[in-house]
Amino acid sequence: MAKPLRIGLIGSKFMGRAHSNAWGQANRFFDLPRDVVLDTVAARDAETLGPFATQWDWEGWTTRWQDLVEDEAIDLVDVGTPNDLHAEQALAALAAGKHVACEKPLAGTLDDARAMQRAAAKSKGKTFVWFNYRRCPALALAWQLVREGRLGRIHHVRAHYLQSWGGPDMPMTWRFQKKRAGSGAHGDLNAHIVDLARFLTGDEITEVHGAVTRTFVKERVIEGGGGTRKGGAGGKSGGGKGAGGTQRAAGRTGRSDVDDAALFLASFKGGAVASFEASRVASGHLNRNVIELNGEGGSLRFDFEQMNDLWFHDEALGERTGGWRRIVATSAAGKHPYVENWWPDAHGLGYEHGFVNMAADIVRAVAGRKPTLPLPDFADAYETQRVLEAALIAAKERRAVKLSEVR
Ligand code: SOE
Repeated sequence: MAKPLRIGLIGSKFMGRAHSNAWGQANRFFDLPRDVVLDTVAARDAETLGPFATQWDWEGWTTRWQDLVEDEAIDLVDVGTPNDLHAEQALAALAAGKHVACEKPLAGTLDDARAMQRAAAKSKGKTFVWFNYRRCPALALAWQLVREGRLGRIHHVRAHYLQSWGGPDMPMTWRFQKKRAGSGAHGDLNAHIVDLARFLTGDEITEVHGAVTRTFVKERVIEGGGGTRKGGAGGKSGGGKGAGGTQRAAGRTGRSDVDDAALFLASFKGGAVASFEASRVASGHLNRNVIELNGEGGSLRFDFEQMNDLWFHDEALGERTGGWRRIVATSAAGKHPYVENWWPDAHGLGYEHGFVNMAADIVRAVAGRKPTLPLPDFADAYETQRVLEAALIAAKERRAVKLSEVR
């Protein structure tokens, strides 16, 4: 067995928990070429960090993320912090020769993303971006079916990622501040569906035809400012969970300067047309990450709120017996990617399994082995960031934007 892969994680909120679980579970459920060691976790709050490190079996903790970069024993730095910190932390880790895994989106701005992409191109460390939904078995199956030509030429990509935790009772967090997040629902949620659209089709977007962004909630209570809040899914900041009572927010407020919703139309190089919609205020939708592909040979549809199912329509079946079929992607006999590592047939997987599947593939890639599915590196994620930027320009300037304009 090769020497262990020692991980340093930056961040102890929502993604800190998701990534700690992923690194801790990978060797338990996958036969990997290296053992993962949770070496050190870094975050700002010393008071909560010690208990966090104990709870998630980290060997050590520090309030200086630079310690991870300077520690020669650490092989991979995992950046699970808000978007405005991604570049500084990833660039320092790459310069120190580390492998780097970074949360999505690659960065809050195209400039930061470009710097990360360029540094990665020159670094000896491998890079990864946590576009976790690729590794839902149902979406992994969709990727296989498209590659097998079961859809033929793709005509349509139709994707929306709708949440509803961002209403007026949600207080101010970094996610609603442009200087921290770069954008709102757009960079947070359209990032996922643009990645999935590119991943599933294997094609690239060449033009954004039009876009609109909207900020519905312009003022948000600053917590500790006497405000109250509603429980909700929350984002990386680990917002409240559960129903919680809803009381009208009151107290000191701050301006939200990012989109609560962002929609745009686009074309792919291969000719497909696409629509993308992201919202944090789509009442009734909780974590509705939906993508549908319509091709000459058939169609696929995935909805994360029923994440073990893939809907498939096969044109070859004809009108008499054709139509949408529900594939329950939980075959443990190797029919559906990753499932055989978890439970017997039909036991279903959840949100966290995509992260464990990805941690396992990262360990394989670092060891020079082939991951089950392609892994998004900084260069791949930069292409998604270019599309996001083109849409922001299209919305601001009310015009079509070719990707060739956005470098
Ligand atoms: C937003 O609330 C969020 O946490 C995203 O940031 C994640 O990427 C998504 O997986 C769930 O929702």
